Parts: sequence; C-alpha cells; structure tokens
Amino acid sequence: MNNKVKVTETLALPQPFLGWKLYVVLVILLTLALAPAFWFIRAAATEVTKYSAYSFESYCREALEQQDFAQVLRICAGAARSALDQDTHLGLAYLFEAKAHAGLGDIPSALAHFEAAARFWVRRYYATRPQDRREAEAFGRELGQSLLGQGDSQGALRAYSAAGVASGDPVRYLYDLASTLQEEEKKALWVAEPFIILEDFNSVEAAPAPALEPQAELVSAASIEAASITGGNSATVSLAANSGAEALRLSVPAYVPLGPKPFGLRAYARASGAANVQWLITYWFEAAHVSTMTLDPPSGTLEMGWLEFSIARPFYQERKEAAELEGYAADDGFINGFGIKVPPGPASQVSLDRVDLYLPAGTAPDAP
Ligand SMILES: [Ca+2]
Repeated sequence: MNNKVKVTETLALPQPFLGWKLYVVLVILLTLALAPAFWFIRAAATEVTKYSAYSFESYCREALEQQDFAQVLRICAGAARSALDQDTHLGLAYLFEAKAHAGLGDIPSALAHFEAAARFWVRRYYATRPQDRREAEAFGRELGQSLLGQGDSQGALRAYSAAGVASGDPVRYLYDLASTLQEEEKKALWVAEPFIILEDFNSVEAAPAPALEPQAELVSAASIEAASITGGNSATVSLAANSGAEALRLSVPAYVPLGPKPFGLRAYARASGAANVQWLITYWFEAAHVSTMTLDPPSGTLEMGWLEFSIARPFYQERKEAAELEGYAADDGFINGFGIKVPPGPASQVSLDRVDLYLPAGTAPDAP
C-alpha cells in the first residue's frame, strides 16, 4: 500500500470521531462561500430588470428626476441591448436619451436622439402610446423655445419639427405652434409661411427604401451624401437602366393623419439622368385596409438641377371623395409614405433632400 491510496481513503471515509460539529462548521463555511455568488446573481438580476423593456422606464424617470443624466444614458443603452424581438420601448428610450443629452448641454446629440424617437414612432405608429407622444411634443416645444431664445433658429426648427412628427398629428401641431409663437419668434423661425420638416434625409436610417421589392435589383443601397439645396445632406440612390415597362418607386414611411384643415407638402429632390420624375404620396386607410397613391409633377426647378414639389391640395376632401366612390371609410386615413417615381429609362441617380409640411398662404393663424 502506497501513500497516495492512503490519502484517498482518508478523504473518502471521514473518521467518525470528527462527529456533527465538523458538519456544522462545513455548512457554515459553505454558506459563507456561496454568499457572494447569491449577491452577484441578485445584483445581476436587478441590472437586467433595470434594462428590460418593462421596467427601464421607471428607472430612467427616477434618474431624470435626480438629474443623473449619465445613469439615464447607461440605462437606455442597456435597454437598447436587451430589445431583441420586443423593441416598441425604443422610441421612449430615444426620448429619454434626448432629455439626458439636453440636460448635459449636448444639443447636437439631444436633437439627433429626439429625431430618432420621432422617426421610430412614424414607423411604429400603431404601437405608440398617446402619453409618449404628448411627452415628446412638450419636450420638443420646450427645447425649441430654449434654442430660439439662444438665437439658434436652425436648432429650434429641428426641435419643433421633431416634436410635430412625434406628436402623431403634425397638421394639428403646426396650427398650434403657429398660433402660439410670438411675432418675432415666427420671424426668426420662418421666412415665409409656417412649416416643419417631416424628413430631412440627414441620417442613414432616413434613407429611402424601394417600395417595389421585385425591382430592388435596379436600386443601389441609399447613401447619405452632402448634396443638398436646403443645407445638410440628402439620401442618394443609384438606379440601373430600367428597360421594363414599369416605373420605379422609392419612398420612405410617413405618418400624417388627414383632416379638414388645409396643409401643403413641399419636397426637394434631384434626378440626374432621369426624365419626368413625379412626387409620390401614399395613403393608408386603417379600418378599410386600403392603400392609394397620388403623383404630382415638379412645381419648379431650382439651382443645380434640384426640383421643388409644392403640393397643397385639399388632401382630405380628395381622399374622402375617392373613398366614397369605392365604398370605404376615409376618416382614419393618413399619409403613410412619400417619395419619388422614376419612369423607365437610362441609369440615373436620385437624391431626396427634404420634405416639409407647411400652412398654405391664407390659412396660417395669427399670433395671439
Ligand atoms: Ca436634407
């Protein structure tokens, strides 16, 4: 018998004289050893809860209340990572991030996140809570007011615009805004009639997606380029030569509910190499599940081949009459996309610069 075997035997068969005291000591030691593990699991669970889609909101509001903006950004970053297939809370996370950046005095980041929230809710209009829309509108109005007060009219226009888009009813919002701003504020914000920007195509997420899938091979991925007639960037796509019979349609999602109040859309686009492009507006009627579209020619040509599409038709009346003819209800109709239609022809390059919502002359309310 060698030493090695002896040791094994000793461990495998504890001597009876150690008795119950040894077991009590062992249990205490084991418990103490496991305590940090329990603590770690509990802490990790709290962290996960903080970031989850269901509870990040209250943790964020608490941190905002305490003006702990760094903590707000941490929680929102965690909430974005934990989104997976349940991501409807991301719009609110972007809004909280915008508030935190504004709190830290980082206005460019605040505006970018606020615009991301507005854009997210355009795409998820059906899952957006009314209270989130109200909160976003109030925040954007406040931010716009503050930037206007500091003489940053471009920043103010972006804040006011994102507030209008996020509100879920940009037409009603623009009438409100135009009737509550003071005369000198309006002059700082608008040269002519009141407007807000619905889409500026300045970020990669705003790039137009081809609406017609079977024709996707004719379209390059959109890139954001520093080409613009209004300042800033545009979304540019290259189209291969189209020898088929069908035109190509490029569009981005929008959410502009239709109502009797008059409004206009103004878009800036350029199509190098393509002739007879038209502005495309698509409409969706929720209850009837009907989709329709209209096409408009350019209303003017600007410098460097940029086209202006200024469209101020009675959209609501027009859609209502079309719906009555077809026998469906038009009351819950909204503009759900806009873009450009390019007829068949040689290879071309199309850029979308900006789409505005404006109040046509004679409809803008006076300041109080
Ligand atoms: Ca632009």
